[in-house]
Amino acid sequence: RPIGLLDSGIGGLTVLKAAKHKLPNESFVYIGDSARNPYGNRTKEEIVQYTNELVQFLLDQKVKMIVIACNTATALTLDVLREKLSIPVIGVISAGSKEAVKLSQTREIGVLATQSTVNSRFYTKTIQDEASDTNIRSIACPEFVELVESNQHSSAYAQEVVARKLAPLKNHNIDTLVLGCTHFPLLADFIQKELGNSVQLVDSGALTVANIEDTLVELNIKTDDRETTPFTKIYTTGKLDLFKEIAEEWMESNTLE
Ligand code: DGN
Repeated sequence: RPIGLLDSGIGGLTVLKAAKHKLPNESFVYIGDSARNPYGNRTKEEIVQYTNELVQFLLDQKVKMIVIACNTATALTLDVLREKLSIPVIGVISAGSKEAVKLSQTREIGVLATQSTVNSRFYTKTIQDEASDTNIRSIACPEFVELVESNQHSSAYAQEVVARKLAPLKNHNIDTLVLGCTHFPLLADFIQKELGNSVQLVDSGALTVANIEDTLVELNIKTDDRETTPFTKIYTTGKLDLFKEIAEEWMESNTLE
């Protein structure tokens, strides 16, 4: 049975890509809700309802595990979904928080995320649970999500937006920056360039793959290479052409339906 991933749009593909790489024998079904993106400025009720609909779609595909490959949805629905579903549910926030604490020497950690994720204080709580002496500087960057969903993330305009949004971080002694939205790794080069190599970027989504693997092993539901030919199916609720263009470029594959 496949592993199901969901996101508000294209961003969760950054998690899918890392998962496919690390778990080549597993099959995956991905659903991106680009028609209703962005989730970042929506109400909690809307995010919960939309996420539930995506979860139902994945359950209908008979997935064995659900990965909420969206920080916003993780912040607002992880606990409830874990209680409600009988299959494992994995979010994308804890892995990045732990890694950031491990890496930071200055104890000043930056977090870039959507407005909802910042408002939820989920990163602040998870990071401070690990190390209470840490200062966290969160910046809501809804503009970044739009740049990615509209396939403008490699443009000179994107670079300008990144520079403007990150300017406030430069007044602090940050040495570690969490990409707390699964769309943001597509802007990682610009972000790194802007902050310089003294700041380490943490890709929360990609790090989550270790948690997926641990859960598969723990529950003994890891697929081995003799079982079936692995497949990947990617679905979007939005415009197929645009999604396909961005997805194929990112995944370097032709697995779209
Ligand atoms: N990719 C989503 C996240 O990780 O929070 C959010 C994008 C959005 O819908 N604003």
